[in-house]
Amino acid sequence: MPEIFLVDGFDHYGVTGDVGASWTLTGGNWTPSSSYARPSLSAPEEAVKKGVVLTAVTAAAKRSLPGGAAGPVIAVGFDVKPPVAPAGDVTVLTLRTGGASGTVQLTLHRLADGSLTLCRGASTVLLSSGVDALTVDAWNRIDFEVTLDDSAGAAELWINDVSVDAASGTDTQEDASATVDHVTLHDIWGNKYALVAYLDNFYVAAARCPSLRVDTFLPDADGALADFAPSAGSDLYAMIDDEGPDGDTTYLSSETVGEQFSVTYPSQAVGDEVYGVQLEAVCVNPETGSIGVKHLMRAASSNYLCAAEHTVQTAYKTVTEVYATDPTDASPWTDAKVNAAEWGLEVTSKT
Ligand SMILES: [Ca+2]
Ligand SMILES: [Ca+2]
Ligand SMILES: [Ca+2]
Repeated sequence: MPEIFLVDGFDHYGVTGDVGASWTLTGGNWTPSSSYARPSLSAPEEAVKKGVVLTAVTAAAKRSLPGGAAGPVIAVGFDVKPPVAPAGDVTVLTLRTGGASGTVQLTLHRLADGSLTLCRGASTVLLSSGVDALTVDAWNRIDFEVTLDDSAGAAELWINDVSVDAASGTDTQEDASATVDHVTLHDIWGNKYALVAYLDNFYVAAARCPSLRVDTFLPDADGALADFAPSAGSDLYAMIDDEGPDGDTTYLSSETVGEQFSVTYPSQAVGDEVYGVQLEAVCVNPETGSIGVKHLMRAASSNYLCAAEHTVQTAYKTVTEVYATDPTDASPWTDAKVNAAEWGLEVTSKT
């Protein structure tokens, strides 16, 4: 099972600002909407369903991988619905190492002839799909997988799960480090030319994940841990089940180290292979001083605290943890394990 480094189904965003809590947006807007969602690839239908559209020239969305540097094998995939072929070279996606200003390791372009090219660095072409690779005004699936290496590198590109180009025994590594830690989604598919395109089911992983679908679930009941205070009423989960975070309207709060909460999520239907679980919480620290939180998962009355502590920012930001495997035994996830777990946060530091 490939290790998942980041997913985004874009389902849990209400407005552009919510996208901006998870991604750093520059130069334009990302609009989330059910109108932009890819119809379900397979049952079960996810509970909440949205995609995003970029609506401005030179817009970009940037995000670091939550777990830090990954490699030497890196794979990316997503669904996209482009309205027409671009009128020129459009940079679609950039993978960097060293953060937002780091070395460009790989770049995906869409050219005026409708071909996709995957490049080492910004422009050394490794792979090319051939012309008119995508079906215009329809959903297309794009995946690529690269083994970063200065001489023995490999790369492959798939469109709608069909391999369209591959290379091996070549230099696929631009930086001295065979890693990627940051992704930029650019003015996708031709907003440079005042067009729009829809995007859904995005992932970064340690290998290609065919037909990966991002299902989004919102809390549906309280769990066993209930130290955090609801802003109204007595149900904790009801403060954080918004389809699009509602900021200071309904929330959970705590500033006491050691306090925890856990909530449950709707059970997903059994039958799908589960690549991983990504837990996201939108947090703010309105006080002076610093507060740190860690994600937790609870199974069979035991709590499993993640190693990484996240500093809560003074504006609403998403803190993200990816559980590539079940923390109880480091084994792959199953539907039953995911359905049985509780998920939450613990306040782990205050200064
Ligand atoms: Ca979606
Ligand atoms: Ca190299
Ligand atoms: Ca809320």
